[in-house]
Amino acid sequence: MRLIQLLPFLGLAFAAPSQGPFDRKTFTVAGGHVYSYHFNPPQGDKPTILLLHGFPSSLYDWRKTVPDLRAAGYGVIAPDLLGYGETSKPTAVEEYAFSKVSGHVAEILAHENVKSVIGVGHDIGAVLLSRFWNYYPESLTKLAFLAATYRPPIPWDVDAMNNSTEQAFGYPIFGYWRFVNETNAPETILSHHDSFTSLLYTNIPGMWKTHVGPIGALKKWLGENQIAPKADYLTDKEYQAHQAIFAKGGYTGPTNWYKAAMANIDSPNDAKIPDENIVIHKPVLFVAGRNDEVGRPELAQAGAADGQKSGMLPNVQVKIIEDSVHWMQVQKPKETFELLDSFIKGP
Ligand SMILES: *[C@@H]1O[C@H](CO)[C@@H](O)[C@H](O)[C@H]1NC(C)=O
Ligand SMILES: *[C@@H]1O[C@H](CO)[C@@H](O)[C@H](O)[C@H]1NC(C)=O
Ligand SMILES: CC(=O)N[C@H]1CO[C@H](CO)[C@@H](O)[C@@H]1O
Repeated sequence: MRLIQLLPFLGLAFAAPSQGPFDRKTFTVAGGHVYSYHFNPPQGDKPTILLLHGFPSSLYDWRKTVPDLRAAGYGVIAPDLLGYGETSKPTAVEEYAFSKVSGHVAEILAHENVKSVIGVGHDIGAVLLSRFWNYYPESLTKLAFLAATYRPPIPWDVDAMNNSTEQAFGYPIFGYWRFVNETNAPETILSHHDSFTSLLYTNIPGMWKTHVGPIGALKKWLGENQIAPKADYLTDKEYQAHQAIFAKGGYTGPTNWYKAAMANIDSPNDAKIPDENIVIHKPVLFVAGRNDEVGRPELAQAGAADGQKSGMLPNVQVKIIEDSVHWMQVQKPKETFELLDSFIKGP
């Protein structure tokens, strides 16, 4: 008990000096949630880039991207998304509806007087970017999806996704969704925190295939308190900073994103999205890490091919980053920046 009470303070002690090169601002959206986000304006008439992180990530994972984009003269808006980092962490799953969070992003842009952005979404942040397009298409001039693809507003069926990915790749990719959907998942993760983070950030091939994708695998891994070989692209200090952010904020908010998706709480709102807001006629980029066992490069290739064929993504391209796992912005910051930069400058 005493140790648990101390965790937030340990977290602060670790986190405060090393949480990255950000100019943080705060803004309270309608509904009362307080967002913490990085903002720097562009130089001259250069565009502003919106960075939406995934799970279990935070603004901190853009620590190498923000300075590169900024140095190139771009404006950058990068929030700690709802439930993460220094942003509000409501406990109700309903608050994490993608339609609602899209509205929060729109409010932040309006508050900064930014009319339109180039959107970059990573992991489940790519689902948010998808929905942001559906609800606020006038706010986006280009869209880049990292370690994930465009997700049109159709209901989630994780069982079907597991079945089809097992058929295609020999293992189901989304078994971990069932675990994070469990009521006690936040506590289980925190009480096996190194077990969890070492696995989620490892770059040892095969680990996710075995211990994240299959149903029950992640829960078993945590139950045995297994530790994966440390990611060689993270310094000890970076790893500790990441752990401190989540020791302080917990995993209730982060896992609520999945709970909201799996409960399909957005369906009534999504059903009202007009067809013309589902097609993305703006330039779209999919970026996949060659060794990502969740956001697999084949999924990006197939998603782009399908999108072209169906007419949903008439202007899509795919880029693969060699030797990269899921976290290309952390592991391969230079390659990630260069891909984004040429996409931003391109037609
Ligand atoms: C997935 O596969 C299992 C076993 O083959 C089957 O029972 C189940 O109905 C399938 N579920 C979906 C949603 O496709
Ligand atoms: C997610 O959890 C809820 C609440 O416990 C449950 O009703 C639902 O069936 C779960 N969804 C899936 C797809 O497992
Ligand atoms: C491949 C795989 O694990 N598929 C499972 C997806 O979820 C359904 C429902 O629990 C199972 O029946 C499948 O076996």
